[in-house]
Amino acid sequence: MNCVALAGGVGGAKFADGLARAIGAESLTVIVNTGDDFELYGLHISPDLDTVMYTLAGIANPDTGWGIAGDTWRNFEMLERYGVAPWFRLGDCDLATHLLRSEMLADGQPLSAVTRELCRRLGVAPRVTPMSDDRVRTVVETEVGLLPFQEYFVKHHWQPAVQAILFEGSEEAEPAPGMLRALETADTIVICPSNPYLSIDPILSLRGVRDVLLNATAPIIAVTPIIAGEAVKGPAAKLMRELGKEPSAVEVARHYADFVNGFVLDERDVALADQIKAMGIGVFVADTLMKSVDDRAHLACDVVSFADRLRPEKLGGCRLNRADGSSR
Ligand code: FO1
Repeated sequence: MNCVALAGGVGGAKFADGLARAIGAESLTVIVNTGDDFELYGLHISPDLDTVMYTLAGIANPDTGWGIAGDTWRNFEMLERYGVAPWFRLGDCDLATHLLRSEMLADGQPLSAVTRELCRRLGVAPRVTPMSDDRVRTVVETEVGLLPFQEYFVKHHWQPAVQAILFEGSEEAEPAPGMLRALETADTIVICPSNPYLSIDPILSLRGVRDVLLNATAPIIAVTPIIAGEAVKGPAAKLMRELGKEPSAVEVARHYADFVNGFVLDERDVALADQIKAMGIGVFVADTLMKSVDDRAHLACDVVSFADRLRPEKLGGCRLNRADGSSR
């Protein structure tokens, strides 16, 4: 089994963790959005890569979804003593990641190699790759002007109304080494329950990605990030309204309709299934709210089985590694 997942943000990281538990970490490749990346204090920060890496390493802060569980904030307190009022908080343990990543990048290593090395040192077994080694930056056009992603998302708490979303650099950027090949040779491709417009679209904007998905032999499944018209976390529903779209799972399915074969709909939205089927997309209804690590693995196992049902020839299903390590 060779599963490739597209992910960004907290929801994507949790589902990627579920996939690793459901099919085995060695069967999983996670392609991660880097449009949220930015420079702070001279450090290169890759929030979505870190959220995926920490979640797969089992050290992510369970309350925020980002940063490291139990982290301390002494560096932050000292910055405040210097009169710096950082709106973007870096924990002391989290800082080690930014220091090492920035040093490796400064030594000329590409982001994909840096990510592989950091994951290796944290014992993260799935292959995690940035969507590109080149600079791509999500910039949000809002009622208060153009905002770099983290200023929109963190400094302004995603409150300014959005008119458009730009991915600066994506025309020139190359997909990360091996990424297109991974998608071409995948047995299953999953679009994780991430924000379609802020986390998945940057990946889809890269040269060749849409073409590979349109011609993929693997079944492509998208998991809804919207339940009963609301995002599980973050601005997706608010963004949809501001972009003139209905904040519903149907709209998300429509957003991916060119290339997805299956859509995982939350059971609270079961009434929407026929509208999605009418687009020629298979529908699987499940409880998609991942409240525990077991929920992640169960959902991922159901999604992989759903993909197998959509595949012309049958392949192996999944074994469910429960959070306590037992399997059945
Ligand atoms: N999000 C916040 O809302 N406030 C923060 O201070 C913050 C710090 C932070 C540090 C490292 C990191 O990897 C992520 C961090 N995030 C913070 C989350 C980040 O903005 C989002 O995870 C993504 O960029 C959107 O998915």
